[in-house]
Amino acid sequence: MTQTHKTQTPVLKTQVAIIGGGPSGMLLSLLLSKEGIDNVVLEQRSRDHVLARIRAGVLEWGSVELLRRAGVGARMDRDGHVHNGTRVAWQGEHTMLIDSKKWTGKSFMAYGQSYVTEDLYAAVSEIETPVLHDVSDVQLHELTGASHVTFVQDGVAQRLDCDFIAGCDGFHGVSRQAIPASVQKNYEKVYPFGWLGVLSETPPLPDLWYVQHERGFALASQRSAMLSRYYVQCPITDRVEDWSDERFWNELIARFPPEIGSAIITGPSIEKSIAPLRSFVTEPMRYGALFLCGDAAHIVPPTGAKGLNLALSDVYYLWRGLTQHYQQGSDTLLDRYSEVALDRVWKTERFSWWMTSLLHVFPEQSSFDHRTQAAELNSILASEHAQAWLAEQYAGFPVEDWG
Ligand code: FAS
Ligand code: PHB
Repeated sequence: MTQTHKTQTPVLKTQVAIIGGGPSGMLLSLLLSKEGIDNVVLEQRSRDHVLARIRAGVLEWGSVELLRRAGVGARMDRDGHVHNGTRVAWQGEHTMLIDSKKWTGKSFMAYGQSYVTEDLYAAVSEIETPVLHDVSDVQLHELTGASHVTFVQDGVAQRLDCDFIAGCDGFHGVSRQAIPASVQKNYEKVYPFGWLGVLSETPPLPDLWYVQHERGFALASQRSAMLSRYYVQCPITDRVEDWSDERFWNELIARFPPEIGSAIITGPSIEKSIAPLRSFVTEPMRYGALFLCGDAAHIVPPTGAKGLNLALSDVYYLWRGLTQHYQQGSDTLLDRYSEVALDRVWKTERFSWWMTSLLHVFPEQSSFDHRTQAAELNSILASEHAQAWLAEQYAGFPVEDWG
């Protein structure tokens, strides 16, 4: 990043301006920096605020390998928990193992998103790539011409000239809004319930559990040997204050088959939050010099454990395209970015919608609907083909030219 001196607005210049310092933006910054591609990250919140977010917990094996390639796999490999499959329970009595390793040859890793983001921040700060925090009024300009970004930091209006802009600023960011409505098409489904999530310093169940029950969905996950992450489906109108720890634990355990629920070790919550569920995709994921990555382009309900993983595969596609541009002078990969990324996005959107429809109770749901949900789970239990297909999707759709 070079600074030219102008009277009012300092003008900075870089090759790639990255808007958003979450996992998408920080992994892209690290990968580009390792290729010698100049970039600057603009993040609206403080570093502490970004690192304090409690979100995803499951990494597809492709994400694990990508983070290792980026040089941030050491703590993940030390502290993460490798799983060969995930378990499903329904109607308070039936259970099955979806054996990803058996059907796909791939495991998955339980390792919290907050740890991934911490590891990325540590690595980026070591190579001194500029990450500007607490920026405001970020605006994108001339996406089909002399592309640049303006923003304010410490009260000073600044301009950042760049060849490309990576919109890694999440669902509520500004990048997606910079694409003309005449070009953009949005697809959305909002679910009539939310997930109440609890973090507790208790030993987790050994496996991940997805639970369908007439009282509602539940999920058992983990962050470490002494840190558990649990969720229960709740009305979208509920507030965290409506849920005491006692009410949460009783409801969670009531949704599991007794022999599993009785093994859940309860304790005081150290974090409690309610997340809304939606499916969302914007097309295209590229407009001129702007490339959208991660939640800026798509949102999935967390039932399939895909939000973070999709973000990381977008980053892989954009990293390989920008590297080809700068190192080989070719734009064939950048020109295909939106098409290739959206292919994986839509397959993953469908899987995440299907898992959500299969495992949750919908307000207008009839008893017939509830019985057919159970029948679908019974039919998966009875078919190795169906289990293999579920395992393939949970393990993660193929990433083009991965490896
Ligand atoms: P992020 O939203 O993580 O990061 C975007 C960054 O851009 C933020 O730091 C933001 O401050 C910044 N930004 C926004 N606007 C800006 C602007 N105008 N200027 C500069 N910076 C700006 N996924 C799962 O797989 N499993 C889960 O259980 C799960 N739970 C979730 C719970 C919640 C409450 C949320 C919101 C998401 C959850 N997700 C889950 C999805 C989540 O993990 C995302 O997929 C992941 O954070 C995507 O990363 P990014 O694309 O980097 O977006
Ligand atoms: C989590 O650990 O937070 C988690 C795990 C699996 C999911 C969603 C969230 O599907």
